[in-house]
Amino acid sequence: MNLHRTATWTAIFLSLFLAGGLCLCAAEPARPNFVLILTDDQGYQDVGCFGSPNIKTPHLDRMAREGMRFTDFYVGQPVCTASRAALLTGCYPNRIGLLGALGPRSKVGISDKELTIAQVLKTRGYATAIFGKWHLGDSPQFLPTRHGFDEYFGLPYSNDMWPNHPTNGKNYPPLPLIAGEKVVGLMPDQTQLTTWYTEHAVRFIEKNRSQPFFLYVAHNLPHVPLHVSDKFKGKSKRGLYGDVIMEIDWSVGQILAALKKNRLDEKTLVVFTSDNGPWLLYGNHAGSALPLREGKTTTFDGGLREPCIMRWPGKIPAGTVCRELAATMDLLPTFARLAAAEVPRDRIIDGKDIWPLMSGQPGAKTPHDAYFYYWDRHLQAVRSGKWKLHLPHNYDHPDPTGHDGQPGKYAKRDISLALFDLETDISETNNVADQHPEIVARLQGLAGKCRDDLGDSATGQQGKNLRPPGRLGEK
Ligand SMILES: [Ca+2]
Repeated sequence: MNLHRTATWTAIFLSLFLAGGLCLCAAEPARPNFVLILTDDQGYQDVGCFGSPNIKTPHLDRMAREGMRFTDFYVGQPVCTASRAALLTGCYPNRIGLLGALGPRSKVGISDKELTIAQVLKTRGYATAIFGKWHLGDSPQFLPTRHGFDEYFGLPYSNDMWPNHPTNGKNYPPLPLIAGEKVVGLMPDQTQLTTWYTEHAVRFIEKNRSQPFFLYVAHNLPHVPLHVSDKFKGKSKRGLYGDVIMEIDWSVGQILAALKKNRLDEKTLVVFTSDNGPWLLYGNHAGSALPLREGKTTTFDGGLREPCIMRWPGKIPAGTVCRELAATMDLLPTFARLAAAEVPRDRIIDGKDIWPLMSGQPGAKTPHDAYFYYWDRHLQAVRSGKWKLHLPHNYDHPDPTGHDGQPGKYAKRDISLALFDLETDISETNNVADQHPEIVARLQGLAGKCRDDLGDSATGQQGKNLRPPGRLGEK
């Protein structure tokens, strides 16, 4: 009798457990880990598989063979803070009031009201960390630990914002190295930055191997001043800049090896990209965006179009190339979808879910009808499909370029209304506006709608849907 009862209860328990287990599986999709590797001022061409003639990047090339390479991948603006703001919030930087490159003791920073990728993933129980450059405000209220990250180790802004700056040193305090919210060093040895960030990343992966995590590795390099450890000094055929990229590539290899060692390969999406194009003002200490035109600070594609590689074995088809337009601001909604987290619905999020592109769905198209190129508050260009229209604007062209860590000088140049077919003219050299007045008119219409929404300093128009940045001392 007892035995029978026990068996019955065991059967009931087992069936409940199994049913519960099955329900759990259906309602609870796998929460993949996310590793986001962002470099600083790396050019479109500065990766082997993006055509570098003289820098070897075997680990990034392998990542591309095992995943997908994106040829038309854009950042929010061609400068550090604005670009990172878009990446982490899924919004045009103008929308959330974060522009340019914030200096030390900035009175503005990321608003407490914005939600970062880390905060969105926190709702699903992710462990989160950033190792590297933050650049969304250096006061405690703006630091990563107040915006969704459990752990932080790195520099709060650019590595050239220090007394050793080649032309502007007297305006900068000693460069702080921060752990959590504490300054743990001043004027750190920059030759060790890439190694330190990598060691932190590997330890974080090992520590969190049994739970979902979001790891954001935000290298300070190859932003000037260039520094490399002895491991890679003199190793490339492209001087110090090439050595720095080789060390970053080594770091990618260490992270991929840590994932493999901890059996996380098939549970982890890894994304690699850069925050903006090369800082051509620095000559041989800058990268290359070829075949794209110009670089950082301009709205030519050399400023905003970046090398991008995504890898997730078994989910992202290996060895593939995506030529559809996608952007860093798409990562927030895409990660949210994959983690079954809510994308914020009480505000405009500009990014779109690009999983159909990443997963290689046949015929998948970009979710963006148009992409807008701002420099600060100035709307300078719009892309729709293969067409890019520059509205008349001026821009900084380095002439002459600098050398060995010294900046050159900018000369102002102008571009008039110009339409480029990016499919046949990736370098934006052949203005076909006269041949396609209807396309010019359509893109001007898109620009007009954008001005209503986000504003434009060129016309003095105020955007209707702007949100203020965080301000020091305000909640
Ligand atoms: Ca940058």
